[in-house]
Amino acid sequence: MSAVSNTAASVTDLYLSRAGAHWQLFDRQDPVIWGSVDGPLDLDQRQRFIADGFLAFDRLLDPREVDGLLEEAKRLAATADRQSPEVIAEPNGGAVRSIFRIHRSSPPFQALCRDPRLVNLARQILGSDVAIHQTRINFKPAFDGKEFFWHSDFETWHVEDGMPRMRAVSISLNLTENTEFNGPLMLVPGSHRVFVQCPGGTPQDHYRESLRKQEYGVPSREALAQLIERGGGIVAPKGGPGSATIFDCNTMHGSVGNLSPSPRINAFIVFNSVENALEAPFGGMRPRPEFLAER
Ligand code: 6CS
Ligand code: FE
Repeated sequence: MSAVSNTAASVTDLYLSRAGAHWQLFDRQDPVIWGSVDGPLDLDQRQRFIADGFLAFDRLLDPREVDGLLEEAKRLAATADRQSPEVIAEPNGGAVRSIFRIHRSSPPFQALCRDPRLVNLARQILGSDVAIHQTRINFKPAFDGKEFFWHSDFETWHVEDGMPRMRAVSISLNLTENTEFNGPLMLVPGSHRVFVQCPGGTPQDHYRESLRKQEYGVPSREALAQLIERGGGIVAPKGGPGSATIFDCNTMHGSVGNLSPSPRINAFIVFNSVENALEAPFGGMRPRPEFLAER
């Protein structure tokens, strides 16, 4: 890949995106596992993470431990202030879709963010101490929970939040069972090695819309077809409460709507390397609020 100079911000942007109608696939410029911090992953798991860009665990936490988190998640949704920016409604306006910044608003989730079983995974992959970049619960309510279209989180975090390098990971912890019917997380194995430059620009205060339904910073259909058909297809890890998936910040992922009578409630914790502190957004806009991107 050739680095492209973003003259507006006068920095060299390794991962230029939303710079016109054009789309393109670039090679990743960063390692997948950084450095050599010891941790819970054995060699086989590390190799699979490097190859696939994610790793699924049948039981990261004991299901009984997750009971309390599920109760807390339901309480947060039932008592949520619909006017608060951290509370995102479904695109049809009804139920709560997501609640952000739970590491600050909820003691049980704050404790989860400090749990060594999660933190040590992130430290091992990112090769340094880590800090929270973003947390949220996605509720995917029964029957009405809508899809999340395909995207790379890193694309948004780079363009809109100023995350310089691909050195962050998300852990999606299943609080309810994730089945083929309730819209489990879907990932494209190997997609984390490619940066998909997305077409289009970024509207002012884009996040107000994108968190309900993302329409900018999404890959072109052609780019997606190439990634999926020439790469590893699509996988959707399923599992009960306490199962979890850890995935690289650039792994292409999404999920379909929930057509089942059971909600799909997942907690997402995003760890960033302390050596990857946020800068000015690479898209040149003003930074998004702290509830989306801790600075
Ligand atoms: O804009 C964001 O930061 C978020 N949007 C999506 C669709 N996934 C990751 C993140 O929560
Ligand atoms: Fe995402």
